[in-house]
Amino acid sequence: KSNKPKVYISKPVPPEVLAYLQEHCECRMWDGQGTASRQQLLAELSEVEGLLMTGVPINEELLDRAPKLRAVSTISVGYNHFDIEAMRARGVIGTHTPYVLDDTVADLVLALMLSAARRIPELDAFVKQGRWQRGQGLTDEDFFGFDVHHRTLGLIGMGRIGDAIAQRAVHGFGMQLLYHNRSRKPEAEERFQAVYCELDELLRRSDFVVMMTPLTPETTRMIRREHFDLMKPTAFFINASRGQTVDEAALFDALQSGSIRGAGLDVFDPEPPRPDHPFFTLPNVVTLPHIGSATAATRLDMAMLAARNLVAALHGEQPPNIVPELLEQIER
Ligand code: 8YV
Repeated sequence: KSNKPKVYISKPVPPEVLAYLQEHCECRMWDGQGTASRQQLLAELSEVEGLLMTGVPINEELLDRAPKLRAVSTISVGYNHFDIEAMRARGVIGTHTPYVLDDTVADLVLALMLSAARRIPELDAFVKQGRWQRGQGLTDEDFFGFDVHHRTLGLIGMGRIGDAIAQRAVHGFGMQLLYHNRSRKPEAEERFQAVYCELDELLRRSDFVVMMTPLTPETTRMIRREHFDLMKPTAFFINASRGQTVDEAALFDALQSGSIRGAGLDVFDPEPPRPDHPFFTLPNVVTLPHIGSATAATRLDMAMLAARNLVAALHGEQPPNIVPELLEQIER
């Protein structure tokens, strides 16, 4: 009988990650397509001590079906799907995957800014549908977009990913950087000549507003109609955090009415969005299927880091990436 801890893996992981886990744990692998459904997952947890997953709500319902669970490792930096109080009450460790995805997500945010400002999807379709060839859009103005370089970026959330975005925007595109954050970041102010702003001032002054906060009770629906009303009519709103940080109906109205110029969205509420989502009717919205960290190299790094976190937690070692709200649990 193996004395290796029993682990359930609820989504496909690269073979080298599975091989690593199998060296240290007795693994049960979800063998369907995509990730295990909620019901399938709940049916599999009664004996497991560790869970490797993304996005699955870790709440009382699940924890009550997993009496032996000691650690949950999410393959994501966001952990809003962790019910921290429920996990803390049961002494369950929660870990996540910071650092390894910062640059990949920041690249994608710049791609969204450029795509929205220069109308890349709209004009790509224009060429591919033969409209250019048929002589439509003869005047320059038909193709005009907006500059990104030297404009003002308003960053809501100056964490690890925010810092990587700032590097690109300030050092790469010569942008002026305003930021709003729970706490001041003097080091970032030094490195990027960044100016801390209260939210309303940031919204008034920015040409590009980028939402890059974690999803918490404080950031849920943080940006609403009254916030979009403060923005410039030439401004762009970019969201690569979580869809729940924004009032989507208010964003749609702001885009449709022209009170802001455009948007770039990598996240929605819920995901995937309804097929008849009103955003899809607007030419001035770039939409992506939550691909912020979706490169093969980064997703491998994330999965391997999550596996190492889980093995360390199950072997009683101090895993490096325990979510901060549960850290004191371990230090006790
Ligand atoms: C994950 C993300 O791939 O890391 C995060 O928080 O949003 C993405 O990198 C996504 O959460 C998977 O569901």
